Amino acid sequence: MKLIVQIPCLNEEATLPEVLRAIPRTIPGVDVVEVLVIDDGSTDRTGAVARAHGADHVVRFTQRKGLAYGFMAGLDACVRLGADVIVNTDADNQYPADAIPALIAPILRGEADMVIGDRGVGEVAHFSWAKQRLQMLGSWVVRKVSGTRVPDTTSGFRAMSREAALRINIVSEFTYTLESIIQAGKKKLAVTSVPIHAQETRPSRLFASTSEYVKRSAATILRIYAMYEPFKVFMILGGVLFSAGFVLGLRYAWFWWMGEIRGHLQSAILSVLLLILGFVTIQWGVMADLIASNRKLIEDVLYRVRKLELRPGSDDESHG
Ligand SMILES: Nc1nc2c(ncn2[C@@H]2O[C@H](COP(=O)(O)OP(=O)(O)O)[C@@H](O)[C@H]2O)c(=O)[nH]1
Ligand SMILES: [Mg+2]
Repeated sequence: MKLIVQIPCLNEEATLPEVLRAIPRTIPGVDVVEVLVIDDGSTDRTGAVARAHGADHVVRFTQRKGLAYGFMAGLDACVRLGADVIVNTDADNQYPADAIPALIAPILRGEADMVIGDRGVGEVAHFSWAKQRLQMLGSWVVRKVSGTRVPDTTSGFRAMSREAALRINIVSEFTYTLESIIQAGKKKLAVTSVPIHAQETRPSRLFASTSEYVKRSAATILRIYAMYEPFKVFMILGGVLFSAGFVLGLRYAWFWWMGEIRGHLQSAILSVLLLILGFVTIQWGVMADLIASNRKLIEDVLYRVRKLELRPGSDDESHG
């Protein structure tokens, strides 16, 4: 049983040594613990500091590619390095490294594919009232969309089985946190949470303001939901447009029946417009649904290719 702890980093030379020191190197039920640092084109000495303080592997990009991309590249590297379990933690010392054994326990027991460290957002003292409410609202939406019961969906402290790492394909560029949970839920991976105690850290580097954070998170949730339930989304949208057109049309028919159609031409035109728009939107739903079934097939192929790559002999370690 091999555990690799991956740490996405953007200019983290200041806090990385402490984070690396804290990671437990012996864990009951685990034979090997390794650490992989993803250095996302940092302009400080993150890569060198990582190696000097005991990181076993460093994946470095020549230029910043963003957290979601770094997360995926990390998973890919971990799987290729033979990880059975992967833990993701942040480089700012927010998450308690001594909780890693508890975090991976449900995976070791064969009960979960993904385990999220739950910070108990409603009680985290160093989050502002507004941030707490927003996080709770966001998590509620993600729970609804994903069909999971994760209380703290934006937590970056999480463990994944190799199966989950092979299955998940993050496509958004902003953050992997929400999307990975929605995908895991939709792909019927077993997702659970364990409570953890989070530390207060420096301000986030992912977003400059709360409004930016909310906007980008909402956009991510909408996009991912539409990706997985395109038919529902377009049906609702098209249904609303079509119904509005239909009601307006009925109204016009009523006036016509009463012989009072003069002066109602505008509403008749609007009605026809809405009916056409609604119909076209529903058609889009059918198209999107067909495309979505293709994506499912492609994802399955990708999963099988990744598994094939893991076979001894088909390795390309010289490139890794
Ligand atoms: N690869 C990569 N990692 C990043 C980027 N921005 C932040 N990180 C890392 O992601 C983790 C979380 O970032 P942080 O600024 O603490 O955001 P928070 O999760 O909102 O607290 C840290 O380990 C950062 O070094 C980025 O653009 N690329
Ligand atoms: Mg942080």
